[in-house]
Amino acid sequence: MAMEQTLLIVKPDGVSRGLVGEVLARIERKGYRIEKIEGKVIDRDLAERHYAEHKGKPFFEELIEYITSGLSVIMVIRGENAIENVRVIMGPTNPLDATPGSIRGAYATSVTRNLVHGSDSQESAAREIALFFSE
Ligand code: 3AN
Repeated sequence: MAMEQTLLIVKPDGVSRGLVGEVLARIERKGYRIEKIEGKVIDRDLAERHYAEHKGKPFFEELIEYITSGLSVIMVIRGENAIENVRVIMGPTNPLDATPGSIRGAYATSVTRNLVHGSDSQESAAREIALFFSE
């Protein structure tokens, strides 16, 4: 079996709407465990490094403003096939494509304010965990 770590962020709208517990309950009940957890307001420099692949795209500025707009809860989640499964639990990027059983399908309406982030590959997970938890 593939024991993996992945980075999961409850973004500022998830925190301000009181959905941290809801997100965590779904992850924990599936069988995953929180290895690290930290609440912080992500600053512009960290946000731009995290979303470097989107630099230059039309939605980049909106994305950076949103992710830095308030408190986020940032976690390392560990378990079997955690990277792909956490993304299944979250649902697709656009909530219009997400089924109601997923976090985005149940609670999000906007592709920008889509509540959660989860690493999309082993390379992204390693990069993002180092970025957020290196100090
Ligand atoms: P995910 O968050 O599902 O990994 P990515 O990495 O493709 O999706 O995109 C990162 C973030 O950028 C998304 N969560 C979303 O907020 C924003 N985003 C992606 N594509 C678009 C788009 N076409 N229009 C507006 N925002 C977008």
